Amino acid sequence: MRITGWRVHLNSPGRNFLTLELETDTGLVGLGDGTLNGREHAVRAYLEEHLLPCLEGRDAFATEDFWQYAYRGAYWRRGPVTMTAIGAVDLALWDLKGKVLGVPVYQLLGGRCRQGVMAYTHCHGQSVPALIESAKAKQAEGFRALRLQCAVPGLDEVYGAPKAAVYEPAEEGALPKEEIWDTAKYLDFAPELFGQARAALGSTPHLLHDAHHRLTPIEAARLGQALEPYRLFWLEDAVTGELQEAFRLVRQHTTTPLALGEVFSTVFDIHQLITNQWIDYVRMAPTHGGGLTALRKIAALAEPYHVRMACHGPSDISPIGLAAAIHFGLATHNAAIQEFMGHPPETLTVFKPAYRFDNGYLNPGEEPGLGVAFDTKAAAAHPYRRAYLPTARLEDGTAWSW
Ligand code: KDG
Ligand code: MG
Repeated sequence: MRITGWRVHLNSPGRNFLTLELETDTGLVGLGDGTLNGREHAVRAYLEEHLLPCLEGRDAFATEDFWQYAYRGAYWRRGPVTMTAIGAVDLALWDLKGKVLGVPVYQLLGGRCRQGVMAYTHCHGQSVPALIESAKAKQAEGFRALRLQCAVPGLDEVYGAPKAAVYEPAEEGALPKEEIWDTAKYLDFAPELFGQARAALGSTPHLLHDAHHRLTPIEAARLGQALEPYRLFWLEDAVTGELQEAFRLVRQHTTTPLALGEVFSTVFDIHQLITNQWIDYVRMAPTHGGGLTALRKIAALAEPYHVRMACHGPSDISPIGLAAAIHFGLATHNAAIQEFMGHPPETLTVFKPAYRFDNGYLNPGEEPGLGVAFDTKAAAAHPYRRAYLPTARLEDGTAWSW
């Protein structure tokens, strides 16, 4: 099976997605997700101008050789744009391999390790009672694991607790929105929030929380300690991950499990965190981490260290990328949980996934390949619209991490 051509689609069915179609001499087309929220054109240019022209005539079965060629051959290595572009092609190649062999991708990755991949979903509210109501509604849908994000008293809008009913951080507009952040207000409020939530929801559901890179290591240590009585499944992105050894300090002070890595691109962003056992969960997704080829190796590195995989899966990863994560989660022994927000109805008029959520678990379905159909005509009806993720500043105007 040889690669004969490609098409890159940048569309906005509900939000922006970058989708790769890889054509072969068999007539089969492989699908990849290259969506990098707010930086879609950078990945599109990388694919169209740099990576795809090198693929004409190559063996589409040679996933490992493609990956090594694309990574080593770039000279300018790593980074989210490069690795998302490599990931898009890698996913399309795995999709093709499954399609031509007539098996779902999870069978190529080692087969089923579990009955389904436990999913966690997003719950948010402008107040603790509203958040608890949202959590109960998600429990009623079958979710056993709930990410709780709440507005912080005294702050206008914070990550994960939008004023709008729907979570979509990338706003269309000329310039990125600026949110005002105050760590002291957040640190005072977060334990109170989880105290009330645990009391209202009981001991059964797994509770998760995303601090979204806003704390210093000692602040994260304090938060982790304060949350210990509420038994979180994890505290995510407590500190930005650029400095891996920052997590040594957090780890020394708290038994709250730590998750990190949704913005990471390669194993070199995370290897010290894994081998020092400074974190418990790796949040990298196939879409942004260089595809399934790369993620399998990260999982293999993490396994003996008791670190588990938990792929990023917000609505800004397309159903193709999400399907890849679900196949991976089903077939990877040290995969723990999968983020699952679902996608808006408009998105699902363009992407038709075979994966299903049922009673708390995700299954990728038995379609050959990744199991997602992409309707190019329906996609073309939704042209790309520039959108930015927000930025953050402290109350005194200091630029901060969003
Ligand atoms: O594009 C940014 C979002 O994907 C991110 O803010 C979502 O942190 C996130 C999460 O855990 O889903
Ligand atoms: Mg996150």
